[in-house]
Amino acid sequence: MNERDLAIEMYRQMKLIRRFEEESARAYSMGKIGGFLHLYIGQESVAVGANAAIRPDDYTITTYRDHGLALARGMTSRAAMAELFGKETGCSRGLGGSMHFFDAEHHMYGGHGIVGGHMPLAAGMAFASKYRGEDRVALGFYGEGASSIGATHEAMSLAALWKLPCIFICENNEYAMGTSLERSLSLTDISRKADAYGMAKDRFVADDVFMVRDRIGAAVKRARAGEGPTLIEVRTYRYRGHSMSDPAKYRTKDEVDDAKQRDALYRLQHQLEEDGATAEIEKADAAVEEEVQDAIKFADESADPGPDLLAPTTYKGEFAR
Ligand SMILES: Cc1ncc(C[n+]2csc(CCOP(=O)(O)OP(=O)(O)O)c2C)c(N)n1
Repeated sequence: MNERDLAIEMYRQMKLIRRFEEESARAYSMGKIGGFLHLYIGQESVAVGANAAIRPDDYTITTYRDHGLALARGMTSRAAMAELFGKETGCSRGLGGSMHFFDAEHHMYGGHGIVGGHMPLAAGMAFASKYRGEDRVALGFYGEGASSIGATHEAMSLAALWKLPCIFICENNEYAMGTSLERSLSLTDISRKADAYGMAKDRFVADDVFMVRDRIGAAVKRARAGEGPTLIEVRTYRYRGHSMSDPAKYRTKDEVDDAKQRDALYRLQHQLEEDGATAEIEKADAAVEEEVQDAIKFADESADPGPDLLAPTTYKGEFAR
């Protein structure tokens, strides 16, 4: 794919994530979605840029803020929306919900609710790749709140020691629930934690999706060449509260508006318009709208998981689709 086509495709993916989540927020307020719903709005360029830096067979794993990565990796909007609605046609058969998206076909291994708990799994997948002599890399996404969690450091320690093809991607969106970076970390340049393990590091703002692709791409290249892991701190921002129940009173409207000025989605849109791609943008927007509306209809019309799912998914491990 040439760079212009890729730009339009990345625009489409970012727009899909945003519209998917705006509509899921609406569905949540209508009572169609239960439990937690953590929105990724504002952070789309991280998942989309990262996905453009890797191959379809590479491993990816993330936190409970997982819709964006799942859609960027190729999960269908239908499977994603149906999971939010708790329907049997969802990616986890409606039993996981928002925090537990999973798509083995597209190598998106969750969706994990325990902060930092999934980072050893990222290192483990990188270990599996190296042990089997594959050249696949593992991307482990985590929030800056997880940079103080022991499991994150255990994963980094072994990944560096064994030179595993693992990229630790810290999505620094400034807040862990309502706690700002400055209130929880003595060292706010999170990338410097790589120094403790003799690991390569990088740090940048995610307002340009091509830059996200290129900077993560450089780490991927090193990892595939057997040069070991990298810790990348990506500076980003979430526009919505931590979850749907958070009115986000711990920050000012000006702060949020300021972050929106650097919005990667609109930045790419303006760039494409300047390059004369207005028709392609309109086409992508229409396709996204159709896809999201179709996903809602599909989720609405799908059946709830039946009691027949209980035994096989609880006792026999027959979970994978
Ligand atoms: C081990 C653990 N401790 C506490 C929580 C409660 N909790 C859920 S989300 C969250 C904040 C995490 O923030 P961050 O890692 O920065 O990710 P973000 O939500 O910003 O994407 C906390 C403390 C949890 N889920 N797991």
